[in-house]
Amino acid sequence: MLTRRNVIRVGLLGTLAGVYLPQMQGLAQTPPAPASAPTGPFTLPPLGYAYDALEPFIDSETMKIHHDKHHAAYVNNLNKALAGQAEWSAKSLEELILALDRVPESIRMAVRNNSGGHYNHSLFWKTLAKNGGKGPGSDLKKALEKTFKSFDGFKEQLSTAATGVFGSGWAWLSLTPTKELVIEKTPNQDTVLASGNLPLFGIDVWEHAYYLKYQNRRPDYIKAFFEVVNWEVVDDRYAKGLVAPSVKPMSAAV
Ligand code: MN3
Repeated sequence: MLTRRNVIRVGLLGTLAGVYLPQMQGLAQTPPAPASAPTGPFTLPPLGYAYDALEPFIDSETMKIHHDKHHAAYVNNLNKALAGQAEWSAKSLEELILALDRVPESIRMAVRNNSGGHYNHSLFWKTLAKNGGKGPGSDLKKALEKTFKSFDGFKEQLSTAATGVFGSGWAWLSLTPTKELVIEKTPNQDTVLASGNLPLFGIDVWEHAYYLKYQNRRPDYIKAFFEVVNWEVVDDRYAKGLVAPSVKPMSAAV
């Protein structure tokens, strides 16, 4: 026979179960994120300098979020896309990018976006430096003057290209297979490597690269960007690119 006390107890338990059980079941069904995220084959390279190294041209908070969150997400999502794909997981980043057309269609777009994001950003950090902006060495300077009339002419053309990227993307100084310097744009995280060119350096014009400090003023960010170009690294890439055999996208080779 139900006493009044028992009725209250049952009623209370029922209410508690009604409130807490769905939440507890929800918690139990949520997999722990770190354990389920693949840890390889790719890893986030360290920035290589302090977050505030490029102040006041590129602010510390932007560098931290850009590297630790945005670049990290490309690496994590690339690893996720490659999970269970032994053949493709064994490839280098460059090999993956050059063979995108042969990557299984179910993961091709994820691999394209995230391998590009990882490749473009890994290069981006290396080509920036505190006290940059001193200008290219004599070999690259001569080549830029020959191709674009003057160094200022080159800066103007690259700036115009970067300003004109519609939406998110990049503007690049690249070396073609015939060793000519060209300015080009890529949408999203597409790479110039995929079309057979060697990127010497690029300007990231995704809003995440400048919005905290420059908001909608992309041209101001581009102007500031030229103050932190690591020309030593760009010079070195140019010198090595001149003697390196050209890369060929695998799809173009067959
Ligand atoms: Mn970016």
